Amino acid sequence: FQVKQFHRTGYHFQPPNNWINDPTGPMQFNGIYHLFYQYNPKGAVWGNIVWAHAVSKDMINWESLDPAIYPTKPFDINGCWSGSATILPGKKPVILYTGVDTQNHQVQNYAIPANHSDPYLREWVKPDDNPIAAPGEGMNASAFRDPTTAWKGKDGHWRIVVGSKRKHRGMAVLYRSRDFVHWIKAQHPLHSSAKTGMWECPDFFPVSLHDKTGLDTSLVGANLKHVMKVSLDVTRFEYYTIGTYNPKKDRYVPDNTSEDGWGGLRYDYGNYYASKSFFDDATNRRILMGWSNESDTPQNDVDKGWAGIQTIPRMLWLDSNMKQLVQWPIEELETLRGDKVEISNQQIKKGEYFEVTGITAAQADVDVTFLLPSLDNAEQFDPSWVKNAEDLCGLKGTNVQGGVGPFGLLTLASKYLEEYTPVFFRVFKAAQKHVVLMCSDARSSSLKKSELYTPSFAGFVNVDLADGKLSLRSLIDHSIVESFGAKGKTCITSRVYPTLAVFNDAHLYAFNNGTETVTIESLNAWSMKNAQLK
Ligand code: DQQ
Repeated sequence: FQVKQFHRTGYHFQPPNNWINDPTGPMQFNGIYHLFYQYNPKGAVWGNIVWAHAVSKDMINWESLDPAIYPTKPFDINGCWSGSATILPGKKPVILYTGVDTQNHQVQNYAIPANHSDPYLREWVKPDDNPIAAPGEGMNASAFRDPTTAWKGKDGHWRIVVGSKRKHRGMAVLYRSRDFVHWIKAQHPLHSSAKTGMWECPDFFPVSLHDKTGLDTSLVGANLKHVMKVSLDVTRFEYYTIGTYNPKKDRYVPDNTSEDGWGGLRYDYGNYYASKSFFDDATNRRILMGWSNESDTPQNDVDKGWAGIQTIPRMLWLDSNMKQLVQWPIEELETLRGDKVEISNQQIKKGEYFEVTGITAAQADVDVTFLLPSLDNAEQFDPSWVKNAEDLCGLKGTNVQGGVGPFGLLTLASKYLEEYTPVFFRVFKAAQKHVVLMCSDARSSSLKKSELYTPSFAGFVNVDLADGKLSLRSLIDHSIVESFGAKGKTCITSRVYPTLAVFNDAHLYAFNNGTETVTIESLNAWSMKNAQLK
């Protein structure tokens, strides 16, 4: 008998109990998707880390298996930390992961399936010639981890990068190997950036210039750009750049279109970390998995018996402006859609809000397109705001009336709005063009606020408003709201813990607190069924 918990999710991946963090080594092999993830078999706080394992045919419904990799050897006895999978020619998957050895040094290891004909690849073997890379002289043995998926050069050599830092310079240390067992450190990192600190979970892959098709990690050529993503342990945020990989020099150079540092572009402006992508050659997509940490206190995590969930896998591609990526929940999620409500051509005037009824608002998928009024009466943008969307959202929340906006959704709302997590836009006038701010503001999400981390998460949306439309999709699941603005150009995930807006007492509203009327061109909302998590 298990008490039905308010904040457990219905369709996001989480194991029955205990702590989870980073997705590791996601891959598709012979039609089966594998999700490995950092897991503490002994409790709801970080520690005793193993690679837990789940398999799926659609990345939505999962079957949990026994942990695939756990401490057994001197080279990983103090922890089996993050890493990646690479599928070698001849359909041979290999996992590279960070082991914490007997001296508490971080080293890189490999593991291979014990039995390639087991469709679930349950058992993994760690050969005795591990580790394949150890921190050498002048390297920081506690900042050397998270090997990437390997890519193969035209010279037949495989390459990986491992996250590290030298003083405060974050870097992606490059290694090369001909046989995947003997790895040699290159003289120069593939890329590094001053004052960014430790680079956790680097990810490096090509994206097509022309369409949404995902590319094999080894692909190089004229029709693509590369992406470098890193997770910064100081802020617990990730940022990425788009750039060019020079395979001859083995150097990555970011385009100058966004900052290569703290203020850079993010996959997600909210509660999202240690993500990892992989190329799915069955569907030609690049898929992104990411971990969403709790914003609750460690004591509450222990009381609940669990902490951390995986976000819904997202498809990832290069925007047509070639300056940023776009993400969208994988279409397989739509198989969980149940009851549907539709609204069209509904105006929301200044200060109005209305309830979207007929769905389970605590577990829903909502997709809405707003038609904007003339932007003449939009508020003036102060250029100093450009650095910090989160502060701007804090300054101008839902209750501060604007011109065009704030308008959007009130998710996980209690009947009398004692609690709500608003996801909304605000449009400003600037010198050259308009500036669109998107917020997912957790400050009003829970009455037990004082214990919780409740930031006013926000990001700017680089969209030209020529067609007068702005769209928003939110995946609402009890304690998570994952939102995709302008068809996935800006994404924000919030973890929230309502006390009143739970189960059938949760409501969904659309609102407008701008002086100008906005119109819902269309709103489609679905109750979401539970995913099968066995
Ligand atoms: N989590 C792992 C590390 C990684 C960090 C340990 C990122 O390998 O750097 O659980 O969340």
